[in-house]
Amino acid sequence: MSETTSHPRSPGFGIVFFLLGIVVVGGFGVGWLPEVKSAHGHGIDGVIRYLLGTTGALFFLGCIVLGYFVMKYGRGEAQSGAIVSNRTQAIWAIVPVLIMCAISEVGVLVMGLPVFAEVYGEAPDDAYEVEVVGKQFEWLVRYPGPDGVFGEVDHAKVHETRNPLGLVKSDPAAQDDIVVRGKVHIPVDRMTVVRLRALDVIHSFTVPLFRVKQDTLPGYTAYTQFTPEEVGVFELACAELCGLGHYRMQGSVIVESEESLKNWLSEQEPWL
Ligand SMILES: [Cu+2]
Repeated sequence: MSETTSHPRSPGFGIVFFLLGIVVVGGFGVGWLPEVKSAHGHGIDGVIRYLLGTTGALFFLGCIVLGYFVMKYGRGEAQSGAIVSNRTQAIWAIVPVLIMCAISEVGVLVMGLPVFAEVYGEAPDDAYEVEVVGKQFEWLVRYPGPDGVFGEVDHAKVHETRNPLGLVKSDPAAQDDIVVRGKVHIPVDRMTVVRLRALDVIHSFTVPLFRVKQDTLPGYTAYTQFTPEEVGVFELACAELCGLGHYRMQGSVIVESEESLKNWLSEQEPWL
């Protein structure tokens, strides 16, 4: 005599995940993201919201379908053998994959590429250039000085206090270079191009409110660019665990008007 196996109806887990999903997706939708203060940042937030919205909607749909089948078939006799044809199974497997591909491709191609072009595309000729160098555990900032040219550096000449970037004295372009610790002064409403280098290990130049995050590694010059939309002081952090002092590898990005930037630069002494 066969015995009917009985399972209790317990959609508890499903409900918990469902509510968690609403909190996460809804939270990002209404404002868990920090404020945006750069031109391309709105596009990045758009991609995040789009992906959360679409995958969140699919997640809810999946929960509802799953819940429905659990409630309907969770109790009763166990079935053996295929319930539906192979063709039906194949369709149910392939169609969701195609939908997911379409969703992600729209995210990448339609929404992501224009933002990518802003961050990694050709910078306009009037872009403001500054160099930021990561070292354990601080950011060194170099301004090219009145000649607008970054002078030569030589790693063998690096000295912690006397010459932190290893500026080459014999190069005229290096003689007017300004080196400052932890303070990146840039103009508002004009694109800034940051030349990124590292002296020791991998660091990551991160300004959360600008939606900027770019790794920088020794022996290589990386670039990142952004256009600040508002005057103010913004947190600069290192987003790559770079050693015991990683937590204190902070700095600030000071966004100011062209005039006050010019004034500040004129008050700085060349390092050499
Ligand atoms: Cu670091």
